Amino acid sequence: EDRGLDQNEVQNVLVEDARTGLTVETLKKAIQNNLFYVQGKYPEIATRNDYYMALAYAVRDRILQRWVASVKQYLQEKHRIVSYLSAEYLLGPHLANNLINLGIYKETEQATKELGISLDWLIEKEVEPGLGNGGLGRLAACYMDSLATLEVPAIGYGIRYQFGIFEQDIRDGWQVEDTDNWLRRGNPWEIARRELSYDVKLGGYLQHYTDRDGKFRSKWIPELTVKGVAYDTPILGYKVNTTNTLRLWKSEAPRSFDFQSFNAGDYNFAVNQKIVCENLSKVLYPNDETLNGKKLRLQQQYFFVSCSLQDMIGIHLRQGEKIEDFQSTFSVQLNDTHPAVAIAEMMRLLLDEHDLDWSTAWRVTSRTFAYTNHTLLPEALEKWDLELFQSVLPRHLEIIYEINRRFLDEVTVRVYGDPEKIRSLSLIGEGPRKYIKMANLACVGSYAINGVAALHTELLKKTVLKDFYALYPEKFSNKTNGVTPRRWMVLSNPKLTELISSKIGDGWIKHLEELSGLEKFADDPDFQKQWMDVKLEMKKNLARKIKNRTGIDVNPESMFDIQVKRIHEYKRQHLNILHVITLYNRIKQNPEIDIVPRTFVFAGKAAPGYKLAKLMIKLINSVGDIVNNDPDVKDRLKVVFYPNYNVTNAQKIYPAADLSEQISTAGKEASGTGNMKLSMNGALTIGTLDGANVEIRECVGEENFFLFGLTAEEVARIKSEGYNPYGYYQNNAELKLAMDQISSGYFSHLDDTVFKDLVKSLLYDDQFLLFADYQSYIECQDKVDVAYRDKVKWAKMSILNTARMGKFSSDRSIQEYCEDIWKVKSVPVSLNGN
Ligand code: Z16
Repeated sequence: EDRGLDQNEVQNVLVEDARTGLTVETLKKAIQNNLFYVQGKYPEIATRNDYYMALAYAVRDRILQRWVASVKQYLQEKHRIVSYLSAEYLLGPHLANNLINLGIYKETEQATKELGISLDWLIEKEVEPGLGNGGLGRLAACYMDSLATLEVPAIGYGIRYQFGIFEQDIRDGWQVEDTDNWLRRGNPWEIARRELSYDVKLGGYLQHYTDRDGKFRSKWIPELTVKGVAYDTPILGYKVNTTNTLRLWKSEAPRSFDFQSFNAGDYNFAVNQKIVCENLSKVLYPNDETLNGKKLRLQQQYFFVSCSLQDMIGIHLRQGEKIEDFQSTFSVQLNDTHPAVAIAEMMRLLLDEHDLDWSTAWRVTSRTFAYTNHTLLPEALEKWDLELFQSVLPRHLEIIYEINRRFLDEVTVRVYGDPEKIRSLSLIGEGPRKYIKMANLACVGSYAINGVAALHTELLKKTVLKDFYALYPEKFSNKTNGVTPRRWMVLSNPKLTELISSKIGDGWIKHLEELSGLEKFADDPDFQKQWMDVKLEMKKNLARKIKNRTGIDVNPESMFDIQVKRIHEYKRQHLNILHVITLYNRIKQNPEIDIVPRTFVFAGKAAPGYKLAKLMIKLINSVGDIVNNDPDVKDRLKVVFYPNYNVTNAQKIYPAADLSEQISTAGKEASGTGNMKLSMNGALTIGTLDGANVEIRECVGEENFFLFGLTAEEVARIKSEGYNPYGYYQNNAELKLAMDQISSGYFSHLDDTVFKDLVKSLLYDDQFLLFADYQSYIECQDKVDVAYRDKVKWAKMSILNTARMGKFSSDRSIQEYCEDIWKVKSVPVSLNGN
């Protein structure tokens, strides 16, 4: 008051006012204002992108209010904060999601309409941030949404890649990669925090000395120092004020650096080093479940982990807390082993920068981290060549040696000196070359370890982590994955959302178990009709997009049989295509055969260096060319490869699915999350007992799930007895014919060389037991064909699938992490209560 400020006016900046209100009128005004004052345009010359930006900033303003309120609330009293460390976040477009979470979708639709523009048209303009490969990155995005929705204080840390996952184009049936320049038109959703930056050392050597107190010390003399700058994206929860932060680090050259070199006259050196620094956050490695052991990848991992830990320590100390109580401020989740070097970095920071002794430092570290494992595939378990590791992180190697020495000392007694067990537990692998086992480091340094589906966790305990499980059974738990219903139902399937809410209200959006209220309508003919009408409409939408993107005409009345996910041998897209070929051959042998018309939709990216996966894409397209254009088929079969599978495209595909293909070799898919999104949207699943399929089947009921194939146990047994694919081939006429056609060039203009490698792998050394599951798969597909003819029964099964998917909300997963692992509670945020 004595400063001449009216308290009410000060308050007005915080509460919704004429500038940041949520009504149609204020939204309209905000869009017009932003168009003028931010974009510097007026309606007559504004482009679609100008309008998109104007709206995005209007939405961001409203989120910023809640963001500031959240930070204030969190500082009012002490709360434990969840810190999610992930090298990948596959967020998908922000605009529509933020409108939904703010609860202003309808209002914005009206506001834009009154301005003479269509909201859909603006939403489509957004270029999604593709900062992830697949399931793991998308899971991190769903978890950020659920943390905010459950009002849990959380920070997600990661890398602000300048180029995300490559864009896929299909030329002559082959995958062609293009760079993903997602930032080219700017990014209205992030705020650069130039002032928030940390130095990260790389390379160099160690100097050992004894300090004045007689303490033995290692001084790290780095070859290079890079700077990490924070870029923050607010993550708003659904219809709450809680707005958490996703903090992504961009690498730059420290200013001091080029200064010195320029002064020394070495201009070229300075410019070169600048490029080296900027390269760290330049591009996402496009490998899903394969390791390539490149130095830059290790540097990326260390870069973001070091920035994040320095940031957390700063936050902790600024609250007036002692460094040795770090774990009371943060619980740090490691999303796979990608950030596992955090355990060594935490030790280094505590020992070298904060002067703690080893045992105190280890006590803090081993109470801070929890580790989620996402794969059992041996080729995906991260291992770093020891010499390479040393060349990047010499001090960390020394620390890992010491962690290992103490750990093995402690456990040798417990395993009765069994050399086999000691070898398996050791953080260092021996061989022609020594290497570091990141999963072992993660297990030793974490207080909790979890798998991502019930079967996966059981297999972890029995196989890859069995020796750790024997040592620390209490650390292990299962946390079955989930997906956010906000993006994967409300946003992507508004018509279904409306229909569901008309029957059971809209509480299910936050409490997905409430979908069970739909069960009582499963037999209701009116509801069934409405349900299948929505499905048909979604299929028509997808058919239109398919036509635009690929030129292929598909019939919306046909069964939409969909397999969308990364292309990988273990996911077995080639098993699916063998079914297509089998149906095609049945038609060729008997053109009048009565089969249910099907549209097979495939989509997914192959790692650029994964030859067989790329060949699988070519095979799908080659089979499509023949099948789609053969007059005998009479349009009963259509094969579509939808290019550039990403979050944006996934949102259009899931709602249109009748059948969801989840056909991985049992024991190989840790969980899967597409399986959940498809089933929630009313698709029936054909699948093996793998990953979360097992739990989906338990929930929807075995009569509403098409099960086939070997179990994980049977797979293991057959493999140990010696799998002989050739025998299956010789003894199955339909399989033999299909394989002979592929290898003789039937689908490749009689060129019998194109698919040679794929055929060879399937006939002689297939790790994924394709032929062993072929007959069972075909028979199961025949049952799908029969079931689809009974429209009433199919509608019922579809409704029951959705009704029984409540468990698979990421809210449920996050609730379990909060209770069992992180020990955190929700902290509601009020907008004007402070
Ligand atoms: C990934 O996306 C997954 C595992 C992994 O080791 C690396 C990457 Cl990039 C996937 C699993 O394959 C999938 O089963 C699981 O649903 C997903 O992670 C999320 O847990």
